[in-house]
Amino acid sequence: MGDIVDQLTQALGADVVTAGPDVDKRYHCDWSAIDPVQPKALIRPRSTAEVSTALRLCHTAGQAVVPQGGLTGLAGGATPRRGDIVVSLERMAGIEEIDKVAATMTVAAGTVLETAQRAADEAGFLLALDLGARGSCQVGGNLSTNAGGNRVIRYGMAREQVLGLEVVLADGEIVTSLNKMLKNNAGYDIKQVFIGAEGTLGIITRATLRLHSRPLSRATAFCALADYASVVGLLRRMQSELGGISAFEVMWHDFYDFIANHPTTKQKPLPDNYPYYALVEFSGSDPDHDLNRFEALLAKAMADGAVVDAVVAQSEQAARDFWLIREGHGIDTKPLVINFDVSLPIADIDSFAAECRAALSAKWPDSLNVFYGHIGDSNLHISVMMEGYGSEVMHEVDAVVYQAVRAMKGSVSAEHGVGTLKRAYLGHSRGAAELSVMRRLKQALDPKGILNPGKLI
Ligand code: FAD
Ligand code: LAC
Ligand code: ZN
Repeated sequence: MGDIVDQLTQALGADVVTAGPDVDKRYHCDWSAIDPVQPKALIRPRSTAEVSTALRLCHTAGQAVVPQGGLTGLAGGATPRRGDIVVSLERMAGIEEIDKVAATMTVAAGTVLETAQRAADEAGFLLALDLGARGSCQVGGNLSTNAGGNRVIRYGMAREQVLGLEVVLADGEIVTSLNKMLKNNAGYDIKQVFIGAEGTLGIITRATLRLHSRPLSRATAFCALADYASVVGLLRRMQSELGGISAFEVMWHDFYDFIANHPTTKQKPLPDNYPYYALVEFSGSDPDHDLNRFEALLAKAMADGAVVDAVVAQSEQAARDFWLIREGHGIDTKPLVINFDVSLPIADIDSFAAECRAALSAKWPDSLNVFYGHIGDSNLHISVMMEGYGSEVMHEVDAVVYQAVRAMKGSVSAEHGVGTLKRAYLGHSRGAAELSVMRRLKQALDPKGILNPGKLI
């Protein structure tokens, strides 16, 4: 029979299977770049049938398999352990169908998000999922992490964009359920089990996504605010008076200070002496009046002191420049960056940030800690940047942040997933009964534990 790599090579061909020593380093870890490992082999299937063959053989051999998408994950979920085989979906890319009547698109799981967004746009629709990694992450990875990103406040998370899914189970069985109907209550909604499962329950091979109507106008502003109550006040006021708020991204002064003054930043939209900043995006359907309504609301908010300074993008390029600031380019130039994506009740986020900032600075006076996030979705990001420490300090930093999250009954992961990096802290945010249901699901769908072992649960 030969070993599993020989069996896979015989069944799928040398073009699909690469033996460990020949596997390029980029498959050794995800974006978090913690503990890269050379896998036993890399499989790059071209079809669902090939994924099925690979899993059937690995299942029989009890061989652990790690699905890989665009490798932009920030939780270590796609990083192999020693002896694991990685299955990259990168060759299974492409738009299979756009159904303009149903307003759906069916794509192969390895399709890069930005490619899918462009295809939807060209067909006159909006694929609402959007995140900074859009140029590299894949739809299959987005669904496996239930990605959030920039437009959740209006359209929901990745989960809400999915109508149908095709998945290959641990033993190689293919479950094709490419439903296009918005309503379908015929039994359990099984696709939801695989969305956000981080490759531990099956490999997603195709998806049917819901499309939205494309906004006819878009207005973007960068605002400065004096306190957190004003930040939340502006969010609620914009939602009630304008409707159509499609992004509301908040940056604490430490984040703005760092990014706006970073050598890679070309332009500072506002001075860096304000306590809070918000990037606000309004998407509407009345191009003749939307910008005026948006500017009028901001002018009113400035007149009554709710907003202390603001600048409205006068071109698409200016709006993109605002987004570049928010996307935090510059953070990843530091030697050690520990990223958090915690969820907390919106009312508590500012006091949480203050408490964390104080605790982190007290313990690591040289660390640079910046706070930002999708506050309308109750999602705060923290990037802790350190120099002169090894990655082992990460566990101490994690303990400080996650203890505070637990005390506030928050979630250790709002949108990036659990992977390996948050696995020890899952119990901070999930009760014993919830964990038991997760384990029973895992046992039912992957009794041999071959799918992404050591991740999530
Ligand atoms: P990978 O990193 O390859 O894999 C992620 C997980 O999914 C792993 O557990 C992997 O095993 C599994 N997986 C991948 N493909 C499949 C498949 N086809 N079937 C089954 N399992 C699979 N995330 C957000 O939520 N919001 C953001 O705003 C955001 N911004 C980001 C900005 C930057 C600059 C970067 C680098 C990352 C950002 N992320 C964000 C994190 C990351 O982009 C997302 O988690 C993304 O969804 C991962 O997709 P991927 O294709 O890169 O998946
Ligand atoms: C962001 C990533 C870190 O929102 O989720 O920029
Ligand atoms: Zn985010």
